[in-house]
Amino acid sequence: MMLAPNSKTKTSERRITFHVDMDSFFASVEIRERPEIKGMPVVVGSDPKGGSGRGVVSTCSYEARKYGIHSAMPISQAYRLCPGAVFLPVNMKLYAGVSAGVMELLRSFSEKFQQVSVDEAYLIPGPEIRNFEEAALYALRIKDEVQRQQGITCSVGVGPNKLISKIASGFQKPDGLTVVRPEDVRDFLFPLPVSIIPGIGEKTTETLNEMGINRVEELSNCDIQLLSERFGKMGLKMKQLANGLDFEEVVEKEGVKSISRHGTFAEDTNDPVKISGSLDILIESVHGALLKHHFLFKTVTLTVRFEDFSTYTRSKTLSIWTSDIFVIKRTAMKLLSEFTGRRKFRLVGVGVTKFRERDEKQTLITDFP
Ligand code: TTP
Ligand code: MG
Repeated sequence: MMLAPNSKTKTSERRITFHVDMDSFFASVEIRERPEIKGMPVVVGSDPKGGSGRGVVSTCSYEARKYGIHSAMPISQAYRLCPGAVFLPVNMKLYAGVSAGVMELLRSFSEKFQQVSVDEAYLIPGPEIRNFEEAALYALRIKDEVQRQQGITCSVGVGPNKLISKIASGFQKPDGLTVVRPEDVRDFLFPLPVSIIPGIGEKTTETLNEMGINRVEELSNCDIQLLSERFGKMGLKMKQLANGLDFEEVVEKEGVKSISRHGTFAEDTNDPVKISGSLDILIESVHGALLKHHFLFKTVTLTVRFEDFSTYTRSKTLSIWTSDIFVIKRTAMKLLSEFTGRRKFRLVGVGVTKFRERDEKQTLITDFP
């Protein structure tokens, strides 16, 4: 039996939330591509010209951060701080490819998934993760698979909501894992500076500090009247967040880049009938979403996870745009044939990408070839 596809699960039942953020993302990808610079201070930025350029730092490796270099700093300043660093230009195409691979992998670990930037995402796992102990092990699996498949490290935060998981993922960077149970939220949050709360930027921090509010605990206790006078509606929100409360849902922005469905088997299996039957159900669901959005696709992606959690994705890009369910089925089955055998499957997933809006002419061509 398959679990229900991710879109059909009730939202309020489980709230163990993961936030995953790649470590020094652009720099890590560059280092992966050139192992000889591993361990050196690496600075990625626009127009670096070996440190003499006029651009700014996009990011830098943790070794470079020890010299005080950080994102948005002029390259020239970074050079003054560490002339011996390796300066590299931004290769967005390369990072976008790695990002897409990472996100597809993370999605396969999720029942609900929300990418929030090129290198970070929230995810809520399926019901097999029943408590925070299991969540911690699951987070280690995710970290291992990101490393194995993409050759870079990430940091994971696990908490009872998005706010806590986001702060937790940044807590022990790089290559960190921080799990905050509901009963530990206050102990975790209260000693931290108010600027740790997403949305509290430099200006608000300054104002709060002037009011004598430096730590989250002070904000959590602050008179709501006072906060509302100073910050309007934001005042209440800030107090809520300072108390560790966040009711924002993890919501997939479906249809923007890809539509995919994954399902975990109730019991690991190598039965080809069960596997292809499950894949069929997932494909029906993907196809339904595709029609709803009036999209045509060009690429079909299959994800397979074995019982030891090793995860593989395979994609095939077609020569035509289509919305044909049989094309998805044929392609997915072909991709699946590489994996069927003695090893037991834990999960299977299918997705389509490379979208184009469907117009009438294309509909005729693609639906009745
Ligand atoms: P971040 O996740 O903010 O930073 P990071 O991944 O480099 O480092 P950390 O380990 O602290 O997470 O941003 C992700 C990527 O976005 C980053 O690698 C480069 C890019 N970026 C910019 O181009 N300019 C910026 O000012 C920032 C903050 C990020
Ligand atoms: Mg990052």
